[in-house]
Amino acid sequence: DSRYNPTSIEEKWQKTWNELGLDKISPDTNKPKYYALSMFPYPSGSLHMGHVRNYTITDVIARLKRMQGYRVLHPMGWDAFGLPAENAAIDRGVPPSKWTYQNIDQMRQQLQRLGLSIDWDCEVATCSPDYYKWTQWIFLQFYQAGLAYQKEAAVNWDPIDQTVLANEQVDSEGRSWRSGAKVERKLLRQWFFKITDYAEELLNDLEKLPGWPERVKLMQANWIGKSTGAYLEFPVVGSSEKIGVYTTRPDTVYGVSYVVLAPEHPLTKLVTTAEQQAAVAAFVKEVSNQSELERTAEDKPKRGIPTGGKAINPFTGEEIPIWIADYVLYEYGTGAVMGVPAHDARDFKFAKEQNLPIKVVIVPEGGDASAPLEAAYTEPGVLVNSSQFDGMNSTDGKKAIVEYAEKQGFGKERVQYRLRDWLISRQRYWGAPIPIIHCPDCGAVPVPVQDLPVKLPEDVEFTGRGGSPLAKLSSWVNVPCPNCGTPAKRETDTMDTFIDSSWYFLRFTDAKNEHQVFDSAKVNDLMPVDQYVGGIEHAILHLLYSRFFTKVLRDRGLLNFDEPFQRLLTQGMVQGLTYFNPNKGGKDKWVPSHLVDPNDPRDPQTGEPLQRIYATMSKSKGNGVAPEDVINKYGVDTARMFILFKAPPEKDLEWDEADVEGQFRFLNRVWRLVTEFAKNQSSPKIDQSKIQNPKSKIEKDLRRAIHTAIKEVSEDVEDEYQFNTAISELMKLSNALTDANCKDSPVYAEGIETLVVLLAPFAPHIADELWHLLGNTNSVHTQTWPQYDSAALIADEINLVIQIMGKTRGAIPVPAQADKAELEKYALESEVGKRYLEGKEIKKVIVVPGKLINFVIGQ
Ligand code: ANZ
Ligand code: ZN
Repeated sequence: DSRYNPTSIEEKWQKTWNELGLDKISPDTNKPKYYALSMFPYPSGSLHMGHVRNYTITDVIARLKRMQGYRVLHPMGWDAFGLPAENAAIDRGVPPSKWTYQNIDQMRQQLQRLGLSIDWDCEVATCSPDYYKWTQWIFLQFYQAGLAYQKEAAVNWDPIDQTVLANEQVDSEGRSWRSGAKVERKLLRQWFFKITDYAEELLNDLEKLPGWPERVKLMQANWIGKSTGAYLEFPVVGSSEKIGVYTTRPDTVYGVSYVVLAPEHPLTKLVTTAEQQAAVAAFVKEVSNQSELERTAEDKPKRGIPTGGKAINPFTGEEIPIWIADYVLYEYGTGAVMGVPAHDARDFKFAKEQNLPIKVVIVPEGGDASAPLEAAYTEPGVLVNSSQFDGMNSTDGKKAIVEYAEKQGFGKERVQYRLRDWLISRQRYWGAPIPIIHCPDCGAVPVPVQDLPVKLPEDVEFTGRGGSPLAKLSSWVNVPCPNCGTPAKRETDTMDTFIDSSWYFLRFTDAKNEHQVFDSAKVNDLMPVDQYVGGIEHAILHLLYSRFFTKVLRDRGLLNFDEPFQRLLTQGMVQGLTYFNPNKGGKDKWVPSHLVDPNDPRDPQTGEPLQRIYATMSKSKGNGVAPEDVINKYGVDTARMFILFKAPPEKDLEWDEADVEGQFRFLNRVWRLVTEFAKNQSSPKIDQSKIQNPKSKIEKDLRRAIHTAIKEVSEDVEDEYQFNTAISELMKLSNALTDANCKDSPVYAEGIETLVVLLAPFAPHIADELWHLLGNTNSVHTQTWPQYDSAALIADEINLVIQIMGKTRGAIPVPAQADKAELEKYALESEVGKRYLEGKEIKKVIVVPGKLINFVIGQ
């Protein structure tokens, strides 16, 4: 049977590639390196379409680069610590490690079925002791560098289960996912990484990343949130204390009508008067149970209360009230704000609600200071009511005011970042234990390197109640101090799983090293990642943390580059056809597509007609397409071709069965084209001299089509990864071959061969099968990517479109080299020209070289 049977050939080639070791990084160090990386998956148990798309994109790039002569590292691993495994243990009694490794095995098999050219020798799982040993070692590097420290911080506390909750375990109403209890805030001593030390470099080095989407760089810059302003001090009346505020608008300081402290601010107690004490204490308690999100939400009213205390505006000598309010955050700036209602939107709202004075000190150029304000005027402008600074514009005013404050000794310029230190402690089991032992005499003592890894104990009970399982296991917790031998206790917090994924790309370069985190020579050789591909949901934290780790490890002398990822591609979502009942609200409105007749979609419960949209595939909407279903029906190559053809990689992709069929038909067409040719020809060897000097016009045209395809496909994939247009070019070439009237010419043979080689990165299995049917004995994936012959691109003849008054009236073949005068002559002498132009006054002739000629005529 000579029909295209994807299932049998895909299995065969996957086996063969494996035996040949084609997916492994080439040992030939004369070749330039190329590191292609997909964001590694969380082992949830099954692969979804988003994974398939992500890994297909990276795989095409890896295969292409191999053919272009690079030694390519294309690894895969598992981001395997995290909550779901622990929840499975709580719900079903399966140990987290068992659950995780089962899922990994299942997903590895699914990945291998996709025919991805992954070097499985480099596989890592972050939950394995040979990996987390080095995660712990890196923690100690941070500790030694003074970049890991402990401080008190608020956690989500479930008062019924007596346990700490992750943010994901708290619903939008602030209740625990398990117990339903109203979640409280509780202060715990926790570990932090000092990412703020690197804020400036993390911001500046975004400039070194031209290969990143602007959008992602902007998100990172906003997250770091650098602002330049001033630190100003307001003395407290009747005390030697001063309230320091951070402001980005020192030019508004003459408009301050009050000072606000965060409720947690240490000066709150001191400034509160006796009459206000009870009210202030109640307010502080109330706010302490709100999350930061609740406190700062735009739409919530700003709540606050006067302390009764007063401060002095050092610029005016005026006494102003001191308030506390929920919208002032203790962790940002100084935890205190000068309130300028006329020029800050939040202060305006607050002042209106609390009846505080509003004093205009900035007006637009030529504006009127006495006109009442409808809303805060937040733009820059000209200073008024500001003593000696009147008449200055905001920029000069800021400078002059800060200079003055500095001279008087009550302020100075200050740069502020929104970025905070990274809270890495998790009161969880399934993570890398923090390698610290707390000794009553020595304090926090690092676990000696020779004792790493601090292994997760296995005899653990999972109840979801009463704190971390590690903390309850006294045999594990109680150890002698490594320093002095005194009975001491292990740290029972584990590390945020973002730490595991902040360095896995480094480990891939030397995944099996038992003695070192990695060999610096290997990391420096293979890093940075040349192309990173993953979801936009990681635009901020994962990428920022990875950049931070890279810089810290560089400063520890472990590697020699500044940035881990040269180029970044954030692929779009895979969307499925989604049904919903417009008469229902919330989650109830989605109707899973397997319950719907696509010809007459109705709500199975009510019989009401449904509406359809495309939405990101998800379990909750029941709109997913299982990768294995598609693969069983059409094969992997078709699935890949569809995914690549349907949309450019960074755009969302609408899953459409008809278009999948379309790609299947295309591969069948290529199959017939190549197998028919292979059947009819004796020797596959191509006579280069005959190809390069084809005689007939038919051959010349075909050769132009072939080399145009090489040029276009290469360019489409090179810069912008426009795989969709690259596949269109392959279709054009296939059409040109189908139509070619020179099937026994060596040019035709060149065309068939080129088509198969160009197809290889996109549809690797069918390409290799066809390659062998053409009589080759090596794998098509070891072929060199073809170069186009620019001589072949030059056309002898072009089709000249003739327009009269901008209206197309016909077209004629003309020599490609004809100049403007000649083109005019050809057009006038043509049938079209005679019919429309004879006897007319020609007023103007417009020529678009190589394309068209347009005659403007008199009436
Ligand atoms: C007075 C003022 C007048 C302000 C004005 C703005 C406009 P960014 O740019 O995000 O850094 N602020 C300072 N610390 C705060 C805190 N802990 N909690 C809440 N708000 C705080 O924002 C800096 C501005 O945010 C500061 O400038 C301060 O309000 C406020 F016409 O000071 B401004
Ligand atoms: Zn000790």
